[in-house]
Amino acid sequence: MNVTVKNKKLSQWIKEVADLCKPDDIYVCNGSKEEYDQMVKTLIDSNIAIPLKKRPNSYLFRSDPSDVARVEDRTYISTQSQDEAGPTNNWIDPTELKELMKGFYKGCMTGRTMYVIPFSMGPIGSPIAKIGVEISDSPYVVINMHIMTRVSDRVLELLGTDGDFIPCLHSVGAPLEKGQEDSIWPCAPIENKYISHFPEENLIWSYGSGYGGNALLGKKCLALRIASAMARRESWMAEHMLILRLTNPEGKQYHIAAAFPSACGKTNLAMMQPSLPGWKCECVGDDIAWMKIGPDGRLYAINPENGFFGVAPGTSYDTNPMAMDSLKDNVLFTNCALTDDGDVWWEGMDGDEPAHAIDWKGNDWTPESSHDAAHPNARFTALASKCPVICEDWEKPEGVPIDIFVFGGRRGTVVPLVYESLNWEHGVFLGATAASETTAANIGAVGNLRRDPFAMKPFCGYNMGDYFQHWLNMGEKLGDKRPRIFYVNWFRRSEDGKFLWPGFSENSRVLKWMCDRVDGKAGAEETPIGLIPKDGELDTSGLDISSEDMKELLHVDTKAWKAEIPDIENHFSVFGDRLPEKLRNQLKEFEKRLG
Ligand code: SAT
Ligand code: MN
Repeated sequence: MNVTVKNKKLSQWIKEVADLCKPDDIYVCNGSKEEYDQMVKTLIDSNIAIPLKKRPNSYLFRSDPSDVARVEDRTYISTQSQDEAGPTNNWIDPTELKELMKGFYKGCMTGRTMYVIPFSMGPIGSPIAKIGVEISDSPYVVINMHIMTRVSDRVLELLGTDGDFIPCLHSVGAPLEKGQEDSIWPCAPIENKYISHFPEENLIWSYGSGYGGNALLGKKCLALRIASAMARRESWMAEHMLILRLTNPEGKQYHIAAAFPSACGKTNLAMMQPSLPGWKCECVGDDIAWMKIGPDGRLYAINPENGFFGVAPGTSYDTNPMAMDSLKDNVLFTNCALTDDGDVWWEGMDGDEPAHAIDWKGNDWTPESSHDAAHPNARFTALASKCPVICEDWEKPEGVPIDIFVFGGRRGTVVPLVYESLNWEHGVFLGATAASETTAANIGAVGNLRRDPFAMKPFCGYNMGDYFQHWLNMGEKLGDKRPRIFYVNWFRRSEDGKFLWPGFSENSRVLKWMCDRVDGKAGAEETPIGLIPKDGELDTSGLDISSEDMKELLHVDTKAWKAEIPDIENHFSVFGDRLPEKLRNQLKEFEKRLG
């Protein structure tokens, strides 16, 4: 081991893990640039990292074709009682799961180095931040953690001898025999992968995968699943939300936190540049928000992450110029295609397709090939500080005050462009019933309706019925300082299948209406589903859109909404008596309003 660890809990844990996993060596990370460069060099020398000529300090990685995304089927919330994990989570009894996983961990790091990665989620020392330590046998994980979290020896200093942290144990699950050659992307077969959370003891055990949220344990595992359970106990919120700052032409700031299921353009909205003259938008975070009530009673949000782990395919100067500009240097790419001139490429990037490339599996690819060059879940890992529109206050320890919550999904029909909730409880009802049509990025048939409450279905670390109650409780604590709640749908289509709303930069018009609502400047019409912009209240100046299309975009089709009721009832029924009475009543009142 390269340093002496002073923290008692940590040194004890390192010893326990080393005794179980039997690594050849132990290295405690300090988060320095030298450390990063050294790890990258080792990865280049073993042909795992491919340097990109076109982008300084940027590297391409190719995963094993069996290890390309989060594995929700293999993800567990392991609480004493199954009821605590609730109907939306996989569950195994903690004693049983630990026994089983210890069997896998036994000797699993033989032939490898065990890295100890001290990290902070949130600015180091922020009152909202949390300290984690990941133990991993993957150098790829170490360098990704360097970007996605704040890895630093200052974290160890902050821990002192007795400070507490969240232990996150990770192994790719591929021990090496003496003389055995390592593979480019070691991992275990799918049936041996386990992404386990023990929220009652703030503990994460992950085995068998090296990809994204399965392995970078600060993100979905700590910052959402474990943090959501802590947040309930400690009366704060850990949400799957982007955070942005909007500034109007008079210089007034508004902070918006928004939750969307995957494939609804969350990263695009987080970095959106308003088409409306004089309005400014800055990004605070693109995926996760931690929020606490501040001394003034308002809700303050921080982005606990340090980087973006974004989906590459579909990202272009057209769809997200600010993301593209964040990717010029110091980026890690995974499962993108490699062009002949030493750049990355993916489907949906600007310009012509390359005439030849190496696909994500390492094979020749041409436009005539029958498969995609980049994997649909190919990713970039980029520093948030590289984003040209990162908000100057994005690392403010106390966070930014949230004015507006937005929920949404992808719906070709029924759901209008925007509406406001009637009140907080109704807003919680909107979050709890949020739904989206499945796309090629989801499992299941394309076009199916999937309920994904608060976009948290795969990320809630406890019973989702109790999570709904927590939202109601937070509303009571916030009183008249509650953010306003809106629901949006950028994806409504005309009868002939065309998108009715241009989206992207033009979404600023919808956000402007929300800000004007907060200021009491914009009118709204009460409908059975909520408050819709009054005729002419949504700013369409300079936008080429017909009044018929606008009408259709804001139309509330009572009959179509009535037809949704059985699906909502069905969705609510799985929570049994854990469904808050207030949400049951919301559904009843909604039915009544529909007539
Ligand atoms: O792989 S991650 O969980 O980090 C990203 C995602 O699937 O949303
Ligand atoms: Mn996400």
